[in-house]
Amino acid sequence: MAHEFKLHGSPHSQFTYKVALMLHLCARSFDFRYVSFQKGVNRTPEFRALSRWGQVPVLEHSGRVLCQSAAILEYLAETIGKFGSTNAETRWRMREWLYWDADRLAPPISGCYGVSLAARKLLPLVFDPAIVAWYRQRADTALSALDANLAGRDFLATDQATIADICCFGDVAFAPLSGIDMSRWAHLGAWVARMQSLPRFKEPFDLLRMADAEVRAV
Ligand SMILES: N[C@@H](CCC(=O)N[C@@H](CS)C(=O)NCC(=O)O)C(=O)O
Repeated sequence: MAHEFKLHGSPHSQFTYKVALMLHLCARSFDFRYVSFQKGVNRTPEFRALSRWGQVPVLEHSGRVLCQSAAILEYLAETIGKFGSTNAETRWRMREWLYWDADRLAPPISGCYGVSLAARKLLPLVFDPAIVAWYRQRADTALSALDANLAGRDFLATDQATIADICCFGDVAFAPLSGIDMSRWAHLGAWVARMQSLPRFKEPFDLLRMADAEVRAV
């Protein structure tokens, strides 16, 4: 039976994980369609018809096709009524984090993870060491900023978890998978533990398993 939500993406994509985590935390089941970059599925006309930028994730729901993980998180918070806020001040704070994440946190971690995938021969790319150092330095700077902002507070935008936390967490979860030593940031570590204790929480590859990535209903 088809589920209400259909998520197109990859288990290796931190952006796909953000949307999958939100749906799972909200106890919404979804069909998962694996978009294999190795097989060039992201370049097929069928996929390009769904994703104008040829990127994952894409979420289909109620006849709508949505892309950009942060925009999808906002859509889900509004549609499902969880991890958002009815308070305008809190929504502005959440949005600050969504934009900061897209600008400063997600890109260098995505770069670092790409380097680790290439090292494991899962991506046919060779990185210049100067580029690798640049990704690492930018990731360290962003993670340090996140750590500093989490001093004395439990969550990013308000006193409970919101899509701001889910968005940033999706990237932070891929930092140790990229070989980044997370023990340097105590406040960040405590926040990671709080996120991991949310009811129904799952780590990236427990939520979206490669083994059954081809067609899967969660
Ligand atoms: N800003 C986008 C980034 C999505 C993104 O970069 N996805 C990667 C996979 S992790 C992708 O589809 N890359 C293929 C491409 O950019 O051509 C979002 O938040 O959804």
